[in-house]
Amino acid sequence: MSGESKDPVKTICPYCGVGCGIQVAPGEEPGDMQFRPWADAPVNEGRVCIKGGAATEVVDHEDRLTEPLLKEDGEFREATWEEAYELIVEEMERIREEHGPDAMGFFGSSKTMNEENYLLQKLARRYGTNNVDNCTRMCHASTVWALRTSLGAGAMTNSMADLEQAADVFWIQGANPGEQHPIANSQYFRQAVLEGATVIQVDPHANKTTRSFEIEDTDRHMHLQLNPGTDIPLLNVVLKTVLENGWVDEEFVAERTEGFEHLEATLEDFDKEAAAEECGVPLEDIELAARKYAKANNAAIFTGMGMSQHACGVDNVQNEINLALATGNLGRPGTGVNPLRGQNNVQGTCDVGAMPNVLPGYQLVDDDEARESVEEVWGFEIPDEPGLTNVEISHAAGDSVHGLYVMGENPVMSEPDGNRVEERLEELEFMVAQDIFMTETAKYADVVLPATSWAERGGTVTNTDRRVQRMRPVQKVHDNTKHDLDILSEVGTRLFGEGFDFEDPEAVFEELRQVCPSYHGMSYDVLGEEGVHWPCYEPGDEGDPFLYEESFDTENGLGKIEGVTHQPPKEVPDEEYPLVLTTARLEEHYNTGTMSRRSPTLNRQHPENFVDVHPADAERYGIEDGETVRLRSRRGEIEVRAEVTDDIKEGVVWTTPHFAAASANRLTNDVLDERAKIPEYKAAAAEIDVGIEPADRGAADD
Ligand SMILES: Nc1nc2c(c(=O)[nH]1)N[C@H]1C(S)=C(S)[C@@H](COP(=O)(O)OP(=O)(O)OC[C@H]3O[C@@H](n4cnc5c(=O)[nH]c(N)nc54)[C@H](O)[C@@H]3O)O[C@H]1N2
Ligand SMILES: Nc1nc2c(c(=O)[nH]1)N[C@H]1C(S)=C(S)[C@@H](COP(=O)(O)OP(=O)(O)OC[C@H]3O[C@@H](n4cnc5c(=O)[nH]c(N)nc54)[C@H](O)[C@@H]3O)O[C@H]1N2
Ligand code: SF4
Ligand SMILES: [Mo]
Repeated sequence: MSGESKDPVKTICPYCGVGCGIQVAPGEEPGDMQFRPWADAPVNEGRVCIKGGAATEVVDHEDRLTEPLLKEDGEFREATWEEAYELIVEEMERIREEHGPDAMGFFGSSKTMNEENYLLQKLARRYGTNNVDNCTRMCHASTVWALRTSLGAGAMTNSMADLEQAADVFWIQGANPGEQHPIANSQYFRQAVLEGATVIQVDPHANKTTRSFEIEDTDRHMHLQLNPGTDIPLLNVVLKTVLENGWVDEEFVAERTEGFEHLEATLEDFDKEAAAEECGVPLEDIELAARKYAKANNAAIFTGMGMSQHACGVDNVQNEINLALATGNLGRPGTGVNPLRGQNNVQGTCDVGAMPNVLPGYQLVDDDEARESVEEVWGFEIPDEPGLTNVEISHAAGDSVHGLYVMGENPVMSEPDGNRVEERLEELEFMVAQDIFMTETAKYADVVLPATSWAERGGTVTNTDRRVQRMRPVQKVHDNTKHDLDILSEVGTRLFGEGFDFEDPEAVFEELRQVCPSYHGMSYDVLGEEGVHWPCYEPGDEGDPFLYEESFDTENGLGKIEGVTHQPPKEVPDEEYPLVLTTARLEEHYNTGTMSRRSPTLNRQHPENFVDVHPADAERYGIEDGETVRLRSRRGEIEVRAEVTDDIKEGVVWTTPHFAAASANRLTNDVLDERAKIPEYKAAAAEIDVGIEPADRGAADD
């Protein structure tokens, strides 16, 4: 489907949503590829973080899937593509006949291209179900919900370059750009800080963001080290301080917002002292932070997983929107509420409709007019009820869901309560896994399809500030692997005859832009090397560096303020499980580690999981730094090395989801935010056992 090149090829880093441009030089042997900087790449001007520089290491890894596999009597055997396709079609047809179309679930992949996710969601809808989702559900689903309903679009309100130039205060709550978006941090935000901007970090854990801005060593910056799950009370202290001191932007509130009275009423009897106590942060520190934010010329909020991954995730982000709207920090350069999107293509995967409630361009499936406009292009009827989300699909496996098609996701490790996910997947009648490696999830599949990797194929991806960029193929490594797009095209054509046969990714993009209004003005030629920001309704539209200058994209054009009150995590510490467990990431590893654990440069830094324990807790439990402990919750246990450090708050333990041998998700709680259905990865109750022999620690990671 796509040509190959001998010169270095300009493409996009396959890891995070910053969307850095890199070059890849083909080697003597296929797969012998090398990283080269791309000096004038639009986002990063040649700079990369440790992951971008090491990205080629996984392309030719010995563990790559190279042949289709079929499970027979519980064992995988190599098979031909023909056998694999026949079985997929036969089983998908059988499931629809026996149980109806909603008995299938489809997982799209934010590691794959826009064209591929577009085709996957079209396939699901042609099959007759809206049960299609992607990892955004576990990520920024709550942020997107709050932004979409209160401001208009589920994306960053401002762009990185705009923030660098104009913001005076960065309010970073539950995000760690120093490690998770390193080039955004070093290239954009750090520059602003060098020029005088102030950073206020709200996080229970000190990390490389704290250190990159030397937050602890200056009077200018602040780190509010709150207890996990107390973000609403903390922001309510900030908001009440703003109200008490007359720092509200009255004109902005009057002209551009609605609901301010509701916020006032919510805060009327709010007790700041008690709330600060609940947060575990001195009241005067929160008040000082409020002053710094409210008094800035332009203040920008960054919001990450520490806010979104709670059962109250939507309300967490709504409260950030409340703060920005009340102080008039929206619709101008250097302001806004900004989620730095996670995966390299999570923004695009959502844009193209790989979600149960929306079609391409966020058109609601239950909006008749929108649905009909897409049906006109597709030529078939689209189901009009929103489908199940990915965690709901896993939970329904064996009950209402009997078949699952997983393209490039690893739910056994990434979804909460992994032990339960494994039990549910066992109950499926049929499962396909399409990946570049044999993942912990693929082991449960009946058919495993070997996909080509990011460096072997072309397509487009959309980064965190809505820039759609082209990825270009370098060379194919294994003969019998196939591009995700070709696989979906073949499955779709065999199942439905027409609507899935495209000559190349560009042909798919041409159809995609017809049904996705914010991409309508783009084409491969127009994207060129610079890419184009959406919204791009007509050819020539350049997209906007910041949104909502004149009005919000809501029905009446007003931004929605709505006061919210504290909702403690669904599971709080008690006698049996007295610690708060929270989970987050490391710079050198990536999500479920399928790629980073196989990358020598990345894996060298942290070859195994660990748990951060505060010195006071270590003393109470009698834990020595470096000793192996058992960390357990009501759902499971893992054995990990304890790192005794005051980076973490007392009473809180902090670990990561990156390692198969001791995954955080053996422990996490699978309760969901009611509206956005995001799991509460960031707060559960846990206990530590000491006196564990290191030899017991469990098998090394594969
Ligand atoms: N190196 C690397 N980069 C990545 C990824 C990776 O795995 N590795 N993953 C990518 C993806 S998919 C995503 S979504 C992004 C995520 O990027 P971030 O949003 O930065 O994600 P996390 O590191 O999970 O969590 C951010 C912070 O939330 C804090 N936190 C925990 N609980 C709470 C709480 O209750 N309240 C508050 N205020 N903070 C809390 C954690 O201590 C952590 O510092 O990163 C992307 N980039
Ligand atoms: N405890 C805890 N759990 C979490 C989080 C947390 O903070 N704490 N964060 C959550 C978040 S934000 C996210 S985004 C999810 C991520 O959850 P997942 O998306 O399930 O995790 P990844 O490890 O990114 O999985 C991507 C998969 O795609 C495969 N892949 C890579 N390239 C390709 C390709 O070109 N084609 C195909 N077909 N496959 C490919 C990889 O090998 C890998 O198996 O995890 C969530 N889980
Ligand atoms: S910041 Fe993100 S996109 Fe840029 S090189 Fe690092 S991982 Fe890749
Ligand atoms: Mo994510």
